Amino acid sequence: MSSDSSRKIQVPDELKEVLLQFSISFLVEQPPDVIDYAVEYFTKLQSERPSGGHTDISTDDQLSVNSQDADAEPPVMASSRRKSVFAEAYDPEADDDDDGATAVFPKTDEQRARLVESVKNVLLFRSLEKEQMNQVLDAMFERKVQPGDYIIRQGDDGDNFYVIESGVYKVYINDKHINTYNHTGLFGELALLYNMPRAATVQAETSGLLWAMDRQTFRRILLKSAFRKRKMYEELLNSVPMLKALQNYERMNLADALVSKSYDNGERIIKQGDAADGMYFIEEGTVSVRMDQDDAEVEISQLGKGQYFGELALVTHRPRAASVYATGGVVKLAFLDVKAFERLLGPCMDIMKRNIDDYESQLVKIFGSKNNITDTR
Ligand code: 1OR
Ligand code: 1OR
Repeated sequence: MSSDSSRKIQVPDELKEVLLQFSISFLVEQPPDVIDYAVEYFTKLQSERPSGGHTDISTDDQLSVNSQDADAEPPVMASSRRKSVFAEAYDPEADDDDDGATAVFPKTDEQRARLVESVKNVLLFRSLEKEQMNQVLDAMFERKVQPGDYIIRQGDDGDNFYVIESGVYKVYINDKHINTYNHTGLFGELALLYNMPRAATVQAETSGLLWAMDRQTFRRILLKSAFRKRKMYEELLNSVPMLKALQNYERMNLADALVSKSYDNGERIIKQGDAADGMYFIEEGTVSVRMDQDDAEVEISQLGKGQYFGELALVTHRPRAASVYATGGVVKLAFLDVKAFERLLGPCMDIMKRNIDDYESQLVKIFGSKNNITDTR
């Protein structure tokens, strides 16, 4: 054996770190081409590093970030961002991480009541059958946290998934603050869903209480339904121009929140003057938007696949400005309730408001006057 082949190759820490960050970015963004993405990623990294110095990956933000909580608006990987929301390469149907047994953690009535309350708004649980929901509740266990505790560290393997009962949690990517959870929400699902390293670090800011679920249970009960749902809405969410304002991660959360509804030809979906409970995206078919005018209804617009309606009343906090009917056969819609709308569509608000300004000018054209559809904005 030559001395060369027995010499130990040192892998520099910087190389390990750069490749890890690249892999995480790639897995979160899910671009279609790894080489194109790598060129763009490393070119950006190079252009951003301080002149003369070498890569300081601990303070760089290679991922696109958009959060009211972030201290500053970091750069965005523009062209790589929109390609695919969800992991294409990974097929959970073919993945059998199932050892059959689901853990059961006994709980007092009081504990169970608190848990049920905490998971009420967990979107990932929405598509579960009752039996599966009970398994989920059995399998969750309480974890108390203290201020400063690290719950998840970026780059680690995924162990648990967490639902928040209380506490404030800050999320960091490469030491940059990108998100905050305030006493509600869930985190830690990405690594378990997509079988990838933790995309971010999560640290408790205050003391608090979490409900945890281990990886096996998560994958056995939740993986397939959650994955299917995200996949099902991928095409729709990619086809709505307004949603380009969202990050991939935000579009995934939106997919979790949508509920499918279908309407027969002629059926009324929204009634003018009613209070609003949510908005709709059109998956299939067309709808007719009609306004009351002198005891009759006048069609003011037709909308089709990839378009949305019912947002106006949510933005203006007024009654429905028009009625909407299914036309030309069965219409398939994805419904987003008002709570999820307020939580998830903040980044699209400016675009929606601009489109609403268009309604106003159309209104003047069609009826010759403003009908006060938007004046509380
Ligand atoms: P995980 O298993 O990867 C870290 O562990 C968790 O942080 C992650 O699951 C999510 O639950 C949570 N991007 C990625 N992960 C995020 C983000 C996020 N926010 C919270 N987590 N954002 C996009 C940044 C490019 C923030 C969007 C506002
Ligand atoms: P909503 O929550 O008020 C009815 O419920 C929905 O019809 C409304 O949200 C919009 O999403 C949708 N003016 C007002 N609402 C409209 C219009 C519209 N078009 C679609 N909707 N105009 C048509 C512009 C081409 C202007 C009025 C003539």
